[in-house]
Amino acid sequence: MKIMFVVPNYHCGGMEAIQGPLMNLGPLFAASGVIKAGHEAAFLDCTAERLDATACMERIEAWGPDVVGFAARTHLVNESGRMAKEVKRRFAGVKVLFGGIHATFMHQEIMDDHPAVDFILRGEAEVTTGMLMDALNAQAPLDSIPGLVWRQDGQITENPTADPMKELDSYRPAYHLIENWDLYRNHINGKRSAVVQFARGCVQKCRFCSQWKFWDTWRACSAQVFADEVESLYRDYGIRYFLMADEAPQADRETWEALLDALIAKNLEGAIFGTCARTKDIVRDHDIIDRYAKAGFVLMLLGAEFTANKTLKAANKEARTEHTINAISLIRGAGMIAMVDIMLGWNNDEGEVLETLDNLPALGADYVCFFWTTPYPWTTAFDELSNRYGASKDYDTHNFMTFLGDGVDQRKMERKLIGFYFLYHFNPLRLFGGWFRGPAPRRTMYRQMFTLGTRRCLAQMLPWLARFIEPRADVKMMHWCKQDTRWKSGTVPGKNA
Ligand code: B12
Ligand code: SF4
Repeated sequence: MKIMFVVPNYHCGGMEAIQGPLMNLGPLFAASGVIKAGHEAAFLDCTAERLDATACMERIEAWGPDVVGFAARTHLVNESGRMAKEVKRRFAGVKVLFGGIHATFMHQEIMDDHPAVDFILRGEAEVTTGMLMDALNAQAPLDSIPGLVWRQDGQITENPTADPMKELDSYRPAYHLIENWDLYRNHINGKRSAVVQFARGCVQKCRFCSQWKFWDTWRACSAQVFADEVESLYRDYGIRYFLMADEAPQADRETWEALLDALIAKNLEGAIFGTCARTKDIVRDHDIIDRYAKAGFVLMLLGAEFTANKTLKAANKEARTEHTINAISLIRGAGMIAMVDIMLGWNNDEGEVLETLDNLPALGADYVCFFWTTPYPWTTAFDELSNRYGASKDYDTHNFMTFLGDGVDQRKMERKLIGFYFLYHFNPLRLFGGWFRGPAPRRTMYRQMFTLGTRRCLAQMLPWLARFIEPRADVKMMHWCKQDTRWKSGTVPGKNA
């Protein structure tokens, strides 16, 4: 049996504008289980290749799969639905499978709204996709496949979900399915890049967050398996930038130290790592923070989220502003870049956005990423947030770039964000410190990010200039996204657009 995993063509700026169109790791993990079960798998990344619907269908036809598996994160789900309909229209007998976080929690709605979907696999899909392919091959009953939701003769059946995978070493991403690694050059330093995953899950339960609920428990693969995988990506495919998909890779100190040691032992010259980190773990690791840098970590992303302690408390964030300040100073002191995530609009109030901008310099971060609070339907903050913003099922714009409430003039506020960028980064002390102080990897990356950020901001402020310095659609940021209705009409900017 043959399955082709498809990532639909979707661009909304934000992290992609900074990190580049990195690969969606979910399908590559699921593919590993399919291959292990003795079936064939292929991976088609329409985002990275910028393929429109026609080009995508041509590629599916050329490979001739029995099943097409679409990645269904929230912002992708409608585009995946449109592609699924096209698959059904063009290729009789081909089955359509959805998987990913949105499909996991919103499976009933997907089955109702997208009649082209035959199967949904909820949760982790390495083992279960293999089981589904086996069952389809043998025309066996489907009721023993955990996590499967399926449609047959107009009837929808839901199987009980699977337990979280205990052992992560046996299923590693099928990176060999990527044919053209040059599609994954990040925008910061232009190097070939890969998303990698060491651990799954988080030990916190922030109210706006999906991740702890999705993975359920925290687990890691073994340090040696991960370090070997990194080495193989480095040597076989020339990867130099590794972005960790982990929520909280440092949650268990012993496991994390083993990973640092394994990476240090590999001594991969020029390899750079970026990862999310919890404030608490950084503070805990004050005595080994230099080893992070020695292992190749340069970009550390802290989810600071809010600058007001009362909002942090309301969102059930464990860290308070003073802890974040401490963690940032430790990261910078160890010669790494401290980048923070800030969520805007929680209270649907412009005054709060402005207050956040006033308070931000006190954190002392090197870079700040702004996101608009987005209420995902299965999170514990959903009722509160959707009451404030008004409910929205417009999933194309559930992308952190579009504010769904009406208490904030997004366009006006984003001009303030750009103003903040220039005031913050052109401050002579920060400019000098960033460009000329610290170890070489930090200095180089700081300069690269500074140049990229300045170009991005100029392009937003002066759209006529954007045509020359930022001709690509994926650099559109924030309010541009809200205005662009092409998402809704199914003609996401693609290769032929
Ligand atoms: C790395 C990353 C990125 C990278 C790479 C993006 C990419 N192509 O994957 C970059 C920086 C570019 C990025 C950008 C964005 N991201 Co992002 N990103 C992540 C991150 C940190 C890791 C993703 C990952 O690899 N996970 C590991 C894999 C193994 O998990 P998984 O995808 O869930 O896969 C498992 C199952 O779901 C299932 N599965 C997944 N797909 C499929 C498909 C089939 C057919 C089947 C059967 C099963 C299956 O099997 C897998 C193995 O068990 C996650 C947070 C996280 N820790 O997951 C956010 C996350 C995925 N991102 C998110 C968002 C919102 C975005 C942006 C919209 C933000 C922005 N505006 O900048 C953009 C969108 C870019 C785009 N064009 O799509 C959200 C999505 C929320 C949601 N409900 O859908 C997440 C979950 C973060 C969050 N805080 O909630 N991101
Ligand atoms: S610390 Fe981060 S990953 Fe963990 S629950 Fe909070 S937001 Fe989610």
